[in-house]
Amino acid sequence: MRVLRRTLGTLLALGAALSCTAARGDDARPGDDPPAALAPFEGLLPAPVSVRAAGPGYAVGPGTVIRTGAGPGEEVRRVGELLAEQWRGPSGLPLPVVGGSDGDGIRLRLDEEAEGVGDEGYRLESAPGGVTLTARTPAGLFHAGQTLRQLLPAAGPGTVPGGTVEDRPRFAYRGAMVDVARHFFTVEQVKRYVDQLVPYKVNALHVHLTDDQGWRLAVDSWPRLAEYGGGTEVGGGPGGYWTKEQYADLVAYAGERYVDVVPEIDMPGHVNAALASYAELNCDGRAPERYTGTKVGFSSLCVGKERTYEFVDEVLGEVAELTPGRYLHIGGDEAHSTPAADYEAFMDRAQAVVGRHGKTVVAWHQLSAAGPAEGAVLQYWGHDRTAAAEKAAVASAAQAGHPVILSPSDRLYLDMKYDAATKPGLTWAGYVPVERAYSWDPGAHLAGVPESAVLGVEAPLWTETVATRADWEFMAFPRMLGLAELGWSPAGSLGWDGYRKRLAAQGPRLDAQGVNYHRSPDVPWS
Ligand code: TNX
Repeated sequence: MRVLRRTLGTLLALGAALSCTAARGDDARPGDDPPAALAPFEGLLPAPVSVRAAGPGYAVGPGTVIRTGAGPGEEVRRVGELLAEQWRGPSGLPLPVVGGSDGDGIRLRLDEEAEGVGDEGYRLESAPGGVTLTARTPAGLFHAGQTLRQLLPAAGPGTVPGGTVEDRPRFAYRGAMVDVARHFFTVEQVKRYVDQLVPYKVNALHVHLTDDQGWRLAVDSWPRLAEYGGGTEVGGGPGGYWTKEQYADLVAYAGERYVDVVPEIDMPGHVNAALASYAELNCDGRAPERYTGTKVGFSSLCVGKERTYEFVDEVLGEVAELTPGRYLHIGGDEAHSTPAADYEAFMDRAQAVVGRHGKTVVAWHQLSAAGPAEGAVLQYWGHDRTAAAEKAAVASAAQAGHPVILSPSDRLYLDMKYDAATKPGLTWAGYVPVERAYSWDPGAHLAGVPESAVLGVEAPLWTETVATRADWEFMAFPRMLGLAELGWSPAGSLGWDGYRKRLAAQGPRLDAQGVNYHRSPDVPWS
């Protein structure tokens, strides 16, 4: 039976290869074959806008160079170097980066008038003489490079199939969040997440820097926040914090890969680490103990005290200065210990501070009922059972012009267990198996929030139960790839049946990167 199924699989694979005009490279060995017998362009994840397979392709080998065009093009050069760096290891090829655009090889072409590619999209054309990547921006070229990489084998040289890919994202914001407050993680560990996400065209990294259990970013004007407030974590471990230089290094590293860092300083709740560090932030002038449990909603800044607003201004001012991206996240969730009127008054002032520091507010959707400032972005984290009135408040804010980032907790919360067998994780929003994380439409998820109001999608990883990088990866992968496709691919190309095969095709790449992913039984991994 087993043998029969294998033979059948081989026959099907052969049929697929024959019926596809994009011939596989001569150097493809039968043993390399399908995870899932997909024709080469069909394995791309996120699925691109359009693909036209045509004729023979380009064999990448020891003589392949990356050409970054004529003229100044410093940034294109940098993109070329970065792509070479990403591919050298897996391909085992030298891949030198040279100027100019004439000749065989991989040609990066910046064309501000390129049509149909938008700000982040690209065109990829492959023929025996080489592969040309064209985009309006360096970010587009970088994304094109990620597509090209997926058209080559996970390891070793290979042949890029002949044809054309035209592509651009459905949503502008495709994000991941990591909570480094509940359990501390280093900048190096977060950089590795960036490396794992950029192949899938994720372009935003939200860092949840502060919470009851720890304050993770050094602030010159309030040094005890990190030095004392960063000194523990859930479970009572030693915690830690990032220096300003380390944070700036992460921001630069992500930025070079076209990922914007969105820092979050959570207020007015989730602030026990700050209250423990400075007695003067407390209404009664007494600092509480540091906290290493996992309850939420018990702490609040002292809304009636002027010193609180000096704190907000100085902290946000330093964070804004270190952050080139346009967004500053100020939390605003689960402020159960802040009376409603106080919450509104506080959020009004905090939002004004963000504006004065030249940034755009992002806040959790609780802000929608309490007066979001002009242009403020709301991050929705409700679920199927969230009260209708709460959803309606988000819808009316969206209709008033507030962009919405969708992080439905019963779809995108990476700290939700896959199923009963998942060791780390919580279940308050239900189990979130791989299919559930993927099978929904961000353009039609919330009644009254039309696609045009959706800035994008983001998957948060809360870390109350996630204490190691291995568990982090296990919870994030492969669900993050589903987010990447929901954020990038056109609605018409979404669908679980095709997706699970595309996802299976990524298995060897995740393996090659050493990612500890959940091998969900619903996915036909090879
Ligand atoms: C809700 S989502 C929270 C976090 C918790 C998370 C655990 C949100 C804005 N607040 O404080 O870590 O649930 O799943």
